[in-house]
Amino acid sequence: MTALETTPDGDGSTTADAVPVEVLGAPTDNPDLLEWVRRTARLTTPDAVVWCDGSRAEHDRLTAQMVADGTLIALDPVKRPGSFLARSDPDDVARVEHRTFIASEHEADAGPTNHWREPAALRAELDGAFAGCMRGRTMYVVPFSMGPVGGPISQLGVQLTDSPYVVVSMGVMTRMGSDALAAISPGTPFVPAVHSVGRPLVAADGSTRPDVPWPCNPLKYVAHFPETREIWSFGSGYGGNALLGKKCFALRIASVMAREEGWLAEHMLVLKVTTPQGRVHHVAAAFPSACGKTNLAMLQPSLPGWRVETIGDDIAWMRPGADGRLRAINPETGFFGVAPGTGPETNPVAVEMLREDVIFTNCALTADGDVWWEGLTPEPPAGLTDWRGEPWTPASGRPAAHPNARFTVSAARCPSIAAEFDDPEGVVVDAILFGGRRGSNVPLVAQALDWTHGVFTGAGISSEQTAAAEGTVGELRHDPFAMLPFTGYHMADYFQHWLDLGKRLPAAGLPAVFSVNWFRRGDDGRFLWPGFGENARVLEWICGRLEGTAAARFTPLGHVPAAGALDVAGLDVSAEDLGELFRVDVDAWLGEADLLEEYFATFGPRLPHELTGHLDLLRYRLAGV
Ligand code: OXD
Ligand code: MN
Repeated sequence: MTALETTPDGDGSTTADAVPVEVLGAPTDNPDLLEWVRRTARLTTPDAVVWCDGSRAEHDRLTAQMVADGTLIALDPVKRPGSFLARSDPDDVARVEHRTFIASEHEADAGPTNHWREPAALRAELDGAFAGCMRGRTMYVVPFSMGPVGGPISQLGVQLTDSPYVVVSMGVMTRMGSDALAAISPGTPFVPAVHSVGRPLVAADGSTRPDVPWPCNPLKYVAHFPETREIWSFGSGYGGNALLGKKCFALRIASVMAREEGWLAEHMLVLKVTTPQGRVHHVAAAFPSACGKTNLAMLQPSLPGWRVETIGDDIAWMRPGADGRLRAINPETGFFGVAPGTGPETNPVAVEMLREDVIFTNCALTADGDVWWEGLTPEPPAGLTDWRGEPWTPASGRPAAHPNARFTVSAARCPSIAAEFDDPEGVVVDAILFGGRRGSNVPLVAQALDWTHGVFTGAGISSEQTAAAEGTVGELRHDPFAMLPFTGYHMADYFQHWLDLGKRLPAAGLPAVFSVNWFRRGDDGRFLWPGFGENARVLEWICGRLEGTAAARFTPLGHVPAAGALDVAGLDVSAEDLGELFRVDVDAWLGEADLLEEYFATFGPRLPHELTGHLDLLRYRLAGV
């Protein structure tokens, strides 16, 4: 870490006009990068500009500084070595979808699923918000690569931020530091991303105020300019609002790049399955936020001889290789997972992964300096302090950890990480899964009839909302491809892009497409399927389909396991429940088709006719049942 600029007094005190106007000695000679850093510094007026190198020493220095400032609590060095707890402001706990903007030149290009802003007007608003917003703070220059540095599927970015929590988190979640900076040679494209917590410590008149553990601003912007591939985020320090490599770059901006360049940027985990016979299949799976992607990515099969290894838990970038097959990388290097519900029964790999070197956010603190959340142990330990810093007992009537409490941990700590995780060429994708959280109607697993039917299946996902974003938890919402909050352009054009890709690639090499649903409930509200490690049984059937050995029967929704084809030996699932897991309720599905028709209508004439064609086919098949 090189401090290039300090205030003239250089002693940490601040003055209103302490503007770092030069970046002399910066560890780059890229004139575009230097000019942009200089311009942003002039706008935001930090006291200092620091170029991050991504080293362990830098990580240790920043975490120590945050412990001293009260932003981080150091956890017990024996129970949780190298780990910290952050408590966010109670008003900054999730992604803010209603303040997430796509500022394309034309409103129609953002489409009906995005909040569009006219670019010049939004720039003027942002200029106002960012003017002087880093006064009294340090601006960190955070160079990063999404994917292995220099890889054929990878991309470069630089985030400017006034949050050391964000710097440290970006160091875990991306390939951050000197190697990425060296790759951004003059003329090399990079995505510029500006972030501020929006709470200057010095006012325009020079008066100062003390810092708080989690600075943020009630006014928030998460703004994307797809044509110029820029990101501006203001007012939040939390997750996808602030770690700009993740949702902002790797999904919203990358989805725009991917469409232009013929690849896919998707909200998908990637896993490697090895069968008892040693055959390897790679699966990419899209689920809405907080629907168990991390659990599936780290699944420990209940079936003997089966092995699942992890490549990614949130984002997949998939590009056609020279052989026409889709190859996927996980562009991230860490996991920003939902803590509540993660326990020895649901995800033993994650429990092991979280032993050391973890930043926890909004978990509860135990009396002996460890963390806890609902689902970690059946009984909460005595003497907990909740995520707001208040004493907590089971009688408190509220959760001890926030439902969107998170862990941030390096993929290198994951016991099930696959050897291919770092392969810049990625892995060949054999199957794509679309899932959601659906208490009714959607079967445990169904195979789409072909790529186009698969695109229709992905476009039709709806899911019960979780705490990952603001909104009403439990409310059913359409979430096509699990990309509703993440597609940076018109969703109907996104559907078309998927269809076009299917036409361009050799049919024999296209991944097979499946829908899955672990969350179906019986009339009594019980989950019908045990889930977690037992989901390996569904993967087994999927692998059997890829290998041409698993039997299926046709339903209006696609192929589901033929009687006896899903291995349920030793499982406590009754024949009635198994029947219910695959029951196609014709009336309910006619209702679903009506809702989907209404939803598709919101996309207007840009909706690909193949999708309305498949809606007709669905109704036709339902009528024949
Ligand atoms: C996430 C999300 O954090 O989808 O991955 O919200
Ligand atoms: Mn996600």
